[in-house]
Amino acid sequence: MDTNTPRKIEHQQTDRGYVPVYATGVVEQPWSDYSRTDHEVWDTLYKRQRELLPGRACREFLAGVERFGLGDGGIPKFSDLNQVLGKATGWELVAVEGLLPDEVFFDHLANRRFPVSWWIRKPDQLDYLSEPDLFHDLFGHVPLLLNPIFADYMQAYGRGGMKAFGIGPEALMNLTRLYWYTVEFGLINTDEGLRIYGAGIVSSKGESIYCLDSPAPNRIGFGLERVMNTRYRIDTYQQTYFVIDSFEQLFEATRPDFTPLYASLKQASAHAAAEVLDKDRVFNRGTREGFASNADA
Ligand code: HBI
Ligand code: FE
Repeated sequence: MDTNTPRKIEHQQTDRGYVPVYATGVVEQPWSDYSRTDHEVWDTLYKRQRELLPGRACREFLAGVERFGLGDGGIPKFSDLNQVLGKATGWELVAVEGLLPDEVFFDHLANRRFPVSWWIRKPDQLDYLSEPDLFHDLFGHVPLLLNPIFADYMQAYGRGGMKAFGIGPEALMNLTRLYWYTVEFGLINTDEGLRIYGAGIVSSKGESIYCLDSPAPNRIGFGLERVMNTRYRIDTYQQTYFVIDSFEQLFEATRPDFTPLYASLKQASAHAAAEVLDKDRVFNRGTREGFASNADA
C-alpha cells in the first residue's frame, strides 16, 4: 500500500454517523461540527498552559506554539497548521478518531504524518482524561514538530517502531518506554535549568508544575538502554523523569539499529519506575513522598 495517500476503506459508525475512515485510521477534521463549548474548552486549556509554561517549557516548544498561532482563538484548523508545518519540516497533521494500533501509528510517523485526535475533552474533564484528545495531541505534540531535529527524531522513531513491531512484543515494549520517557514525559537540561519538552507534561497543568517543582520524583540523565529497561505508570505523575542534554543527543542516541539492544534487554529484568541506579547521572534523587505503595506497572 502506498502509505503516502491514505485510502478510503470503509464507513464507520461513530457518534457523528457514518464517516469515511481511511486504511490508516484517518478522517477529516470536522471543524464546522465543533460546538461553542468545544472552542471554549480549547481556549481555557490554552490560556492556562500559556500562562504557566514560560520558564518551564523549553524555548523550542514555546516558539512552536507562537509560530502556529495556537492561541488565536478557538480550535485551530489542521489545514491552516499544515500550511506552516509542511513548509517547515515536511510533516502533516492527520485527524484520527483516537488511539491507533501500534503499527498504524508507527507507519504514520515513518511517513511524517502525526495523528491528532479530532475531538476535545468536555469541560468537566479539564484535568484528566483516559486517552489523548485534541488538546493533548495538538498542543502537546505538534509545536515541536517545527524543530527540524525533533521532527527527524519522530520520523526515526516511527521507522524504529515498524522494525520493532516486526521483531516482537518485547522489542515493542522497549520502544514504547523510549517514547514514554522522551516524547511524552521528557525533560531537557538548559543553561537556565531543567525545562519540559514532553507532550504529556506540557498539556497537563498539574504535571507541568510537579515535574520541576516537586521533591518526590527522580530526575535522571537520559540513557537509551536505561530508559528502554525502565517500567512506567500510566495512572499517576511520573516517578522518574529522564533528562536529555539536547535534541541532537536524543536523535544521535537513537540512530543505531536497536536489534542487538533488544536482544540484550530480553535477558535483563526491567527496573521499577522509581529506582535509582548507581551508574545514574542524578539531577534529583526523589523523596518518593506521595508515591503509591504498590509496585509500579
Ligand atoms: N495512536 N493516535 C495515536 N496516538 C498515539 O500517541 C499513539 C497511538 N497508538 C500507539 C501509541 N501512541 C503508543 O504505543 C506509543 O507509545 C507508540
Ligand atoms: Fe501523546
